[in-house]
Amino acid sequence: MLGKVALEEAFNLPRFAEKQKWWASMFALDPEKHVREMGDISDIRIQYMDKYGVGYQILSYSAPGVQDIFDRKEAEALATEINDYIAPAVKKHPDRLGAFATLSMHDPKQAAEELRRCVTQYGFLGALVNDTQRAGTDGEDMIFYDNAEWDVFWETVTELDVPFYLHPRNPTGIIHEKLWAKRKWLIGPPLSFAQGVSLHLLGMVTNGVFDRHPKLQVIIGHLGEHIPFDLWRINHWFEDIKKPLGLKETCKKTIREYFAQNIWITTSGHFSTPTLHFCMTEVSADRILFSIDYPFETFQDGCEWYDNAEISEVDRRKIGKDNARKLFKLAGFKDCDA
Ligand code: GRE
Repeated sequence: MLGKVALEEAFNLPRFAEKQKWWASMFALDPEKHVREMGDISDIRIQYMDKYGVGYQILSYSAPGVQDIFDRKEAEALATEINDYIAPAVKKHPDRLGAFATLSMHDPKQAAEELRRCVTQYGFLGALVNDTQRAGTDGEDMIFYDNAEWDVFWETVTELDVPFYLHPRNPTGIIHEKLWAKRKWLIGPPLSFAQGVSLHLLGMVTNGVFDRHPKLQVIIGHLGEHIPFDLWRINHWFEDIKKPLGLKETCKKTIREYFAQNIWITTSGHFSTPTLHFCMTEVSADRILFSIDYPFETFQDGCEWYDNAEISEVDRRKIGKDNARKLFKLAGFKDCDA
């Protein structure tokens, strides 16, 4: 299919190439290639897009990125540097590339202001944040955005009318030590990423973020970070047990209603047709968006799978481009009407 839109697609600042190589050595079989692809924001990327029928990509800064920086000032300065770097780069290819704002999440007001700057000055299409923000003098603290202190941030997100992508990051500090250090092969895509994001997103649901901000649109990747598989069970426990016990104070709607009104899932890094069919049944094709997860995954794997997956052409179009076109209010991009 031509003109697909992909929105979990990472880049890195060239000055962090060495750090990226170290990071990539835990995830990539060919760290050199990974670093080359991560650092490129036009040539290699656009060649792949042309070859595999991706019309438009929304770029985001690689994980763990700014969420790994526990010094507030340093985190804020890096986020600004990244946004100032990517803005002119995507502007050179307006019909091919867009960007998510990178945010320091130490302070809700500052995060809101930086998002506002990126959306109003640069035309960024939303924000992508890597799960919790590391904080504290030794990086042991984790800031979640699911409590009332963050209402000022969510108000700005909804006022600007842009989506927020909650992306995983690797476990750190005591969480790493207690849960993952002795199970290191489960860090990342096999398990830890989905655990982190599903905890955070369901924290937003149960702590009432979507009740207080009913227009908020949050995207999660990897076909929903395991949540779709558990929707029946979560719904059963919320409605039949937790709400009578008090959850109804903060969380008025059902989990399925939040999934229909506030939450989107993408196909990033999860190229399984049976799982896609399952998600189409549980959350509907109206709430699913195509994505690759480049350069952690390849255009070839993501696009050849999607183009040939056994789904109707109506659904292929919705998930492949039309849902994203509407959600991000994209004016036009290569092959958008093909
Ligand atoms: C990511 O998206 O950030 C990521 C990693 C490591 C492995 C896979 C992956 O950081 O998608």
